[in-house]
Amino acid sequence: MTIETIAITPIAGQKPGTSGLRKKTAVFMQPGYLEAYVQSVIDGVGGVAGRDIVVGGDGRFFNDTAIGIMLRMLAANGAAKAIVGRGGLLSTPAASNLIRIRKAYGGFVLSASHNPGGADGDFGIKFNVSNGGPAPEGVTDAMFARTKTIDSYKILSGPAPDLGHIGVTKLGTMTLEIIDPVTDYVAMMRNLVDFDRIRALFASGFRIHFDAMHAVTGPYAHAILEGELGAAKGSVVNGIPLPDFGGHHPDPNPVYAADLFKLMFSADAPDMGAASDGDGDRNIVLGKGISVAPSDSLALLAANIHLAKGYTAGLKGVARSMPTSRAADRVAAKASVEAYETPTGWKFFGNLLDAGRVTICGEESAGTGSDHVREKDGLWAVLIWLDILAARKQSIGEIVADHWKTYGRDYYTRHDYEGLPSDIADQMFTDLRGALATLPGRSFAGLKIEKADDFSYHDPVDGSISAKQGIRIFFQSGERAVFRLSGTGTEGATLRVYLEAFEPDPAKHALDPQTVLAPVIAAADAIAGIKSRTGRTAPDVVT
Ligand code: VG1
Ligand code: CO
Repeated sequence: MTIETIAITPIAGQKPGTSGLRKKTAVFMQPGYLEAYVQSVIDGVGGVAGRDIVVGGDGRFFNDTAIGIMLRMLAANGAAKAIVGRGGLLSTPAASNLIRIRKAYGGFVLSASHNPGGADGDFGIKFNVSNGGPAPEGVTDAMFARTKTIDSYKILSGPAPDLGHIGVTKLGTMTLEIIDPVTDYVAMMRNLVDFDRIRALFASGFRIHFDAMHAVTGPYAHAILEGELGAAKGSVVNGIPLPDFGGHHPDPNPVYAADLFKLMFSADAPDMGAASDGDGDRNIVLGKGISVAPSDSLALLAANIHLAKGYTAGLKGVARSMPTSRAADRVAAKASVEAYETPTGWKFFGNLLDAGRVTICGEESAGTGSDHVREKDGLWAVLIWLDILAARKQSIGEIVADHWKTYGRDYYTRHDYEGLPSDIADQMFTDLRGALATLPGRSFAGLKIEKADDFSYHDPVDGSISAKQGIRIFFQSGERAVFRLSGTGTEGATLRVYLEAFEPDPAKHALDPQTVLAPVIAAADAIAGIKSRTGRTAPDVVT
């Protein structure tokens, strides 16, 4: 085996987005493309010579081939060791944990998360740094800059290494350690939640239905829920990771996880329903006849986290992404701890977690996590819910109703318009930004605007500033509308409109969010001209 240096031309416009670089699989499969990007990442993070790197992905089409190439590149770039999940599998939170416990320099996570997989689907690569979290903006900027100048990459000649067997071998001078992807994750969970108490809950007849969506969480959920905790066999469905996710979209929302939602609203609903996404970092939790809005789930976990085994010290603080509802802020206020508002994407939580300012973080997009890793963690959230349910001995519906009674309810919905022509979407934001100063005092669909801005985040730990993170409209009567463009899509532009209103009166807590929010939805449309500009009459996805 020899180290080869292969000439390439720079690749244009490969800017990592909300969560690494996502493109159509066919784009990544173009000769030299994956190599050019991976070499740009290696160079952008300061090289890997003498360093240990974790590698794994969600098992989607091209995962194994890409890992084979990347391992030969890591070896050629002088990495000391690569730690790889067997079969190339690692969930995003498991990879984050491994980087931390092995004190690795960082890790590559191959996933396009909730985007569909397959030859016609999407592929993605993100690099996580030594704290286990997504590379911060300064680092992704360096990677991006390198993509524009890169003219060669290094690769070890010879075949791709075997990923199928646990053990330690050599690839050139690099040590290649293939590990079981699940073992360390289970050990970590055992410290965070009370396995005995949850086992007793299942033994008492509690039923769960967990949909792994043929994505990476299947092996983790089988091992923990059915194996360690004794949930009935068959509690985990679609548990085998498949390259095309069984032809589905591994996004646990009411559209793509329709079977789960249908079951939980039927007469045979078990006590709890849950699902995760492609790479295992998202979660959705449902009770009998109720789906817990992710923003509410964050607030509920914050209010109850002290009941879970690993968190008896209580809450240090809470962080939420800006478009996430303000329900978590109410919990923080009552607990007299700090609440932080960050831009969308997990990378912004890393500094707050590292500095010990927050215990848990979350996003409206079905992501919650804590200081145990530096990523959101889907199965963790399900297990914390179980631990809380076991401690409180109430149903999910009762706990949610009780929470709203104490804190009030933040009615919330997100409307997504997918595959819009980029020029139309860009013009909408140019116009919105241009109009910001003129909006306060004006009324739209009967709602008067109090304040409007383009969210800019000042990181309280490192002082960095991230501007233009989304348009926020605050109405005088307390409602809020937020507009931003997705940074994870691969086709055209996706407009996300986030809408919320606060209702303190428990007598009004059982209403339908779309009905309650109708005036805010109408005002948002009037402000941005969504229908008139896009010709769309309704959003593609409502969550
Ligand atoms: C979306 C979500 C965001 C999440 C990101 C990555 O980003 O809105 O909250 O952090 O996906 O999620 P965007 O830019 O499309 O709105 V995933 O599960 O990678 O990992
Ligand atoms: Co994900």
